[in-house]
Amino acid sequence: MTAGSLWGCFFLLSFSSTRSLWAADVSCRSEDGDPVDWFLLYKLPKYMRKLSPGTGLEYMYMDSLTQSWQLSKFLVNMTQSALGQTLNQLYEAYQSKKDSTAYVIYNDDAPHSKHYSWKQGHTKGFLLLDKSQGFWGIHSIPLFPPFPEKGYGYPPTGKLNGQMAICITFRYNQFAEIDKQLLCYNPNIYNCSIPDIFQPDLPNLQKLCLGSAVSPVPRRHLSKLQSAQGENFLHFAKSHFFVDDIYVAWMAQQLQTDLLAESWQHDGQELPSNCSLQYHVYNINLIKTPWNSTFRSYYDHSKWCVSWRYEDQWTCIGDLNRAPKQAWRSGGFICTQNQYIYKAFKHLIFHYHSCNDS
Ligand SMILES: *[C@@H]1O[C@H](CO)[C@@H](O)[C@H](O)[C@H]1NC(C)=O
Ligand SMILES: *[C@@H]1O[C@H](CO)[C@@H](O)[C@H](O)[C@H]1NC(C)=O
Ligand SMILES: *[C@@H]1O[C@H](CO)[C@@H](O)[C@H](O)[C@H]1NC(C)=O
Ligand SMILES: *[C@H]1O[C@@H](CO)[C@H](O)[C@@H](O)[C@@H]1NC(C)=O
Repeated sequence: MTAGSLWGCFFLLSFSSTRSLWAADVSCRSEDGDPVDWFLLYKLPKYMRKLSPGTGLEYMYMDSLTQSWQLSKFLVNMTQSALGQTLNQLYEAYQSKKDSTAYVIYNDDAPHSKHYSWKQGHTKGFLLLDKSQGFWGIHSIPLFPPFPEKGYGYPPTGKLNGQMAICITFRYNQFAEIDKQLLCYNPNIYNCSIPDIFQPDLPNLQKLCLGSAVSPVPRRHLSKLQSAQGENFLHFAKSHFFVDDIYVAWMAQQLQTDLLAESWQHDGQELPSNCSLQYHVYNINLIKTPWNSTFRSYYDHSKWCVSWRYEDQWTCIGDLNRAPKQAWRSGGFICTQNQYIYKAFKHLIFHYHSCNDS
């Protein structure tokens, strides 16, 4: 090989490394175990109309390569599932005790914990990163994921209702922004490791991880984030000092779009569809899968919304329900205008409540 062609090879390699994801990198993983820029997982409720009861572990899946919902051939409790493949990297990092990776797992409803504070976020998620890149997972599943000592698993309590998870792969430089957003959340971190080399970029996460005092928390903060492959996201984080319904009081008005919202509304006094402000929020009450089975939102613990107008293309996935008590809780939503994601969610909506049919 001549020096010229060697240089050519090197050039190609370094050029393509900015374009694609490498198998060895920390990233969200597809069901084939391949790195993906993002994936979405919608765990279906155990009971649906037109289908005999399932195991409560079946799920729909889509990612940056498949672009529409597929019924997964795996169950959500299996290590081959996208969540299993992705979290496996976290469990491996934990076992190898490397100082080159940082991770955090948080959940208001943590495994083996009686500790509960309304001042902590109503928020569930996980992060794993090294100094090159990593992923952030946001989901609705109580008691999940298991402690790293336990390895991957899915809690039986997460079977009955629908659940949602999104994973996004980010380059390292995005995590300083994520660190600020998580400061607003004040998440209940139940296991973590933030080695000192991450301290300058993740000061808040390191403090939250150690359980030490954090700097003053902003009432709310909006961040622009970009995935490893250039997908743009807008992230809403509210603290418990911002006391209002995040959907109506902030997201709809900020995005300047009417929203159709799916969330868990079980405390008897649910917030109705709301047309008081310029942009409205309507509650979804019935979902229909691409395979024509339906389920009531009552059995769906996931939290997401899409813009009512097709042209606006917004989809948001997050932590908070449209319920009166959630106004006092911290948490957030990640939003995108990806056309495939929008289409996939919008088509699931079978019925919603307008403001005058309460
Ligand atoms: C997943 O759940 C199914 C149905 O309950 C069970 O048969 C299977 O053993 C579980 N698999 C794992 C890996 O836990
Ligand atoms: C709609 O939501 C806003 C913001 O939370 C609230 O101020 C208003 O009272 C709500 N309207 C109704 C009719 O509930
Ligand atoms: C779902 O229902 C529609 C309208 O009734 C029909 O055209 C379509 O083929 C059905 N899809 C499946 C997967 O059964
Ligand atoms: C999880 O975190 C690691 C690293 O910070 C600790 O060493 C573990 O003791 C901890 N596990 C539990 C069950 O708290």
